[in-house]
Amino acid sequence: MKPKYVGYFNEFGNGLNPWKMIATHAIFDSSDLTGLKEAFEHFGLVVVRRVYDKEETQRFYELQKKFCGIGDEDIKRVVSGEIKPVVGGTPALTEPGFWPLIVNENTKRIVAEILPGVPATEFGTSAGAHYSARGLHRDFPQWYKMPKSGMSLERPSDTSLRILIYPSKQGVTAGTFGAVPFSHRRDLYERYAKQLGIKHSFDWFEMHRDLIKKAVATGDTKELDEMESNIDWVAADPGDVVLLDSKMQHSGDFITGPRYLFTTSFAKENEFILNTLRQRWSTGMKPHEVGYYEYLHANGLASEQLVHECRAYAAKAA
Ligand SMILES: O=C(O)CCC(=O)C(=O)O
Ligand SMILES: [Fe+2]
Repeated sequence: MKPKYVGYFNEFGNGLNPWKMIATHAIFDSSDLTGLKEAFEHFGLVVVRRVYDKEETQRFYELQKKFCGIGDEDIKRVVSGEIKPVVGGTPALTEPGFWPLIVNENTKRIVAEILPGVPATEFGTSAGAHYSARGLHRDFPQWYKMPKSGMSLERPSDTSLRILIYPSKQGVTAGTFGAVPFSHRRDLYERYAKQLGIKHSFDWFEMHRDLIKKAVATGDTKELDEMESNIDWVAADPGDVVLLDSKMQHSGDFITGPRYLFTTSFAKENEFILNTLRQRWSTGMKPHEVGYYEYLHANGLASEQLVHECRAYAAKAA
């Protein structure tokens, strides 16, 4: 029989997202984090609403603009190619004003829930303005191949927690963020892909960049569209945060307006994380580095030993 309504439902979209038949992420309100750990381990992607109140949200937004040196209106110059977006830096180490925002009562509770049994620590912040980490990727891809990292794609309990904050003014959603459901855990991905009739393998998503290149070179976007139709998009309003298992295949959304991004990364303070920090410290200490780790320690987010070592490296560098 000839279909009657072809073209009516799908106006140039990428087709159906096969994952929409099941839950792919969790949403919590900061007032009740019961079950957060289980949800995070299951989905690898959780939005927590109202981690920052209105005053903190405004303070974060103003500080982010100041730190990045670029305002909302500058998005136009970024889009026209006149100036570059801002990305990188180590905001926590150069701007102590961020400290009480990185560690507030809610972020402390989030970290304590997801990485219980102290110590856990924050091992790297970044800031961006009108920047989006486009293209599916895993953070710290080299780590998953290193047995000593304690972060294997095959062991669900291994995890590092990325907190993504999208400072912006009230009423403007800066943070739309995408991830491939269950891409942090081969076991769950394979179970749900089978249930949903998804034929693509867990490893297929590593080809995203190649597919973009192919699409640009040939104009054929079919396979790229097919892959991107698997992405689960979530939105963080001002004051919300996105919690991400770093093992997820993920990507920022298109730039459609001012887009500020602040990231923090937490993990159990094991020998591997300590070594990562030692390597960084041995190449020179920044003025506020010790202060930052002292601040984390005072808030239960770095061990005595870590602070002790940090001080020793600073003394050597001085
Ligand atoms: O641009 C984004 O929202 C994604 C950021 C990201 O990939 C990251 O911080 O690891
Ligand atoms: Fe990333």
